[in-house]
Amino acid sequence: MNIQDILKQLNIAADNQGVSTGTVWSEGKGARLESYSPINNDYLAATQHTTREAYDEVVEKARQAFKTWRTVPAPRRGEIVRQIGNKMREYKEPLGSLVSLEMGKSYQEGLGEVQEIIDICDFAVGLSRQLYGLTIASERPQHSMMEQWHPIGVVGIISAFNFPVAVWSWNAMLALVCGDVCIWKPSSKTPLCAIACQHIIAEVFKENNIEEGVCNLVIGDDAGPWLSGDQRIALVSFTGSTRVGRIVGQTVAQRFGKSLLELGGNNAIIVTESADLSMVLPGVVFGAVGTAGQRCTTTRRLIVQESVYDKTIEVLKNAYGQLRIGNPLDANNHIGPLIDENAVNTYLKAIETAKAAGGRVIVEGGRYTPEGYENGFYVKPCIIEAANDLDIVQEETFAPILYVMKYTTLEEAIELQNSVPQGLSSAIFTSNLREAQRFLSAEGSDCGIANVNIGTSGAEIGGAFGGEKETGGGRESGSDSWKAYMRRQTNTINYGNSLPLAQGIKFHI
Ligand code: UN1
Repeated sequence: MNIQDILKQLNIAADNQGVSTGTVWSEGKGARLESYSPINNDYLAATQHTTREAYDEVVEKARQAFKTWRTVPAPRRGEIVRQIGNKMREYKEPLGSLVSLEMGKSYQEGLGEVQEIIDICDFAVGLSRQLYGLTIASERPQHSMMEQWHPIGVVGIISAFNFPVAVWSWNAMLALVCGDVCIWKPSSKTPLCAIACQHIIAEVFKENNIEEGVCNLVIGDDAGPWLSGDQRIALVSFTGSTRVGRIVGQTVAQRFGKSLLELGGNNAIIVTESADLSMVLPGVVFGAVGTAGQRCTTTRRLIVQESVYDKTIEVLKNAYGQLRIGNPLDANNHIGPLIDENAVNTYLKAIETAKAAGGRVIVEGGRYTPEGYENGFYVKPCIIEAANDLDIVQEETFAPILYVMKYTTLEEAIELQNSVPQGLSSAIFTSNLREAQRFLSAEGSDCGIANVNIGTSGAEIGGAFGGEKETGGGRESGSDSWKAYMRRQTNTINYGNSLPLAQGIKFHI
């Protein structure tokens, strides 16, 4: 797959000319930002950092556009999103290829990301006719009460490298039908994917004569703090590390803005005595090594009942022995590269730290150099038996390291599963209804996502996505996550001829 061909199919010239009509992309003024493929560290193309001046212009355009966009009937906004979904269907292959090339995930997973965009577009189209509010019984005679949901304003979307297009779309497509306008700050490691999406949606906006400023793109790491600190940005949706999320959350809260945080996970799978090992195996292996361990939902801990521990480890060891590491565009490979050299070093350091703290290596990790890909960032997925309370096990390392541990009772397993600072995803493999229900109950998993006989990753867009504790508490994508992109207004209407006060208060004049 040749980058020039892909960019051509996506109508992007290598020098990245700007896009207008419906969309604003701040290009042409800042320092050069080069994009490289983690597959072999090949140069792909260059773009530019957004300057502060250009950023301010984008925000002003967005604010202007909001004044019109919020008045467009929601189903009509949904119609635009429907067309975006169709356009994404047309561009699925080249966009999926670009995701693979720039981020390093497999082509299948690249296509899967574009499929998530298509799915959330479909979801948002339906939603555009269902932005329902409640009616409420008033305590006063001849009064009625209701809730309305109004657009919130300019939404800043700061997305991470690991899902360079899907997570943006979860936010943007809901925000659009809700009547908001968006400013997207993609990861500086995957700017080309963002530019490609911007071009695709620009076609739709152009075909519908939508004024400039509804969807906007700013590039470069400075733009993140600008969005967080900017009073004009009503909602900042941030996906990334807990460390940065803590800063974003505090900065936005300081100015009484709203934030939606999707931060780190430290996801565990509990394997019980009655688990079906033929299902555990693909669930755990895909969860732990898929996307080279670079999903928020990656399985990082495996908590196994002592009676099936040896058997589970044996089966896993065997499966790990058959994993093929290499170019993710080759469908025979299971594991592609990490995103960059820093990620490799963090991975190597985590293994050393775990070993030094008493972890016992079950499947050896380390750097891996597939022939012909000497400049890529490949590592071997590894398994380490380690105690849950080790500092390194308590941390999220964005790499394919799986920590395994034993348990005796289910209470103990749940306690281990919950005893980490993060609370994104969790799973149990069991054929026992009581165990499954216990895990899903209020005394079970404390995570935003809890699955039975399914791994921790690969959530569908229809559910609300996000987690508790240091994962940040935000919910994106399906269910009623749309409410985060709107402001709620409570209306009380008096249709009588007198003015009774609430709570029966007497006030005579
Ligand atoms: C993320 O890693 O930020 O559930 C999102 C999953 C994907 C999304 C992951 N649908 O693994």
